[in-house]
Amino acid sequence: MENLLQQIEGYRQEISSIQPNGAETLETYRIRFLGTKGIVKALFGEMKNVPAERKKEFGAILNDFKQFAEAKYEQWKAGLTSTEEQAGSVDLTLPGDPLNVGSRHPISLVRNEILSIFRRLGFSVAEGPEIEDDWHNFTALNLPENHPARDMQDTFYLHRSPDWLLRTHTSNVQIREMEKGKLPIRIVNPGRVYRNETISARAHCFFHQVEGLYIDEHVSFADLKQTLYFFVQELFGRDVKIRFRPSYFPFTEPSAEMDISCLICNGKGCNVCKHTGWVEILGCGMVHPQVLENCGIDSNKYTGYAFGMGIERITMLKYQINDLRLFSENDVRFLEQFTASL
Ligand code: 2U9
Repeated sequence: MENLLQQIEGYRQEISSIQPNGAETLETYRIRFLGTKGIVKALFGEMKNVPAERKKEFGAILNDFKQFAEAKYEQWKAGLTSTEEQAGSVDLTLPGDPLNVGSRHPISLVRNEILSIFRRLGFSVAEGPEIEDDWHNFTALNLPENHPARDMQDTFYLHRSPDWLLRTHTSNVQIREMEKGKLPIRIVNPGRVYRNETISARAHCFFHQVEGLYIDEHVSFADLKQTLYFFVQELFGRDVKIRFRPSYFPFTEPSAEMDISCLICNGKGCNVCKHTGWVEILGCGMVHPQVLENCGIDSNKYTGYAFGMGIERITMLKYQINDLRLFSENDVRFLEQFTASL
């Protein structure tokens, strides 16, 4: 009996000192101690040799040992689910896995920046459908029946229907706003637009615009100039200069294109400004009276200005990007370079 108790104590110590280090050892342990031909079973078999008056005492010790051996097995098995615990060591001094935080797309950054400037001037943001009918994309905007922009070569038509298309500019949103008949209107319209172009470094079949519209009584070209001057100063800095060149758009009269002094060479002449010192950034003008009338607005009482810019173009200038395709390829090496709070 004393001999048996010593044996049990020895096994206890052995079990306590076992370092879990692999599935095979766990299984060996189970077979050795808890298996049908294992130590625990064998010890129970010794019961018949224990004197009757000590059977109770021995039974209790044996049961306690059995529970101890089983508990060790369960604890060890549970620990095996984690490789670190299995190896018996977790190195808390190792550097953590990098947490890759996404960044905003440069087009979104610049769009948000543009919208924020106009919001501060009292403009609100309006959006509208990318699939549009002929009236809101062309006719209401005074784009004549035979205008080249309507050509299948330039516009994506849906199901070959002459009436449904992918909008070629965000001006459809301004038309829809004007048709609501609530004046004055002071809105900016960001959005994606589509043109049937062959994809290259300088052209894409879709790009992004921000257009703006202000309609009220007594709105003048001077208001337009000052608003756009403030806008570019906020976007590019106080030192930027502007100039207007006469232009033509069917939906504005008079029309102009606005240049800013080249940010790269400060007006001295470089490749970006093609040695002119100036780069074009947007088109603008006074809303054509016919466009106002098309939307039920009295052109004798109300006047308005409008402008439009390509976000890609402004982003390329701001970040010195020379290939439009980078914006839609989603290459992380390109995208991760842009971080900002807006
Ligand atoms: C209404 C009336 C007039 C919006 C305008 C431009 C001039 C213009 C281009 C800039 C580069 C398009 O992205 S781009 O290719 N836009 O030059 N857009 S005036 O005129 C409007 C809009 C809505 C009702």
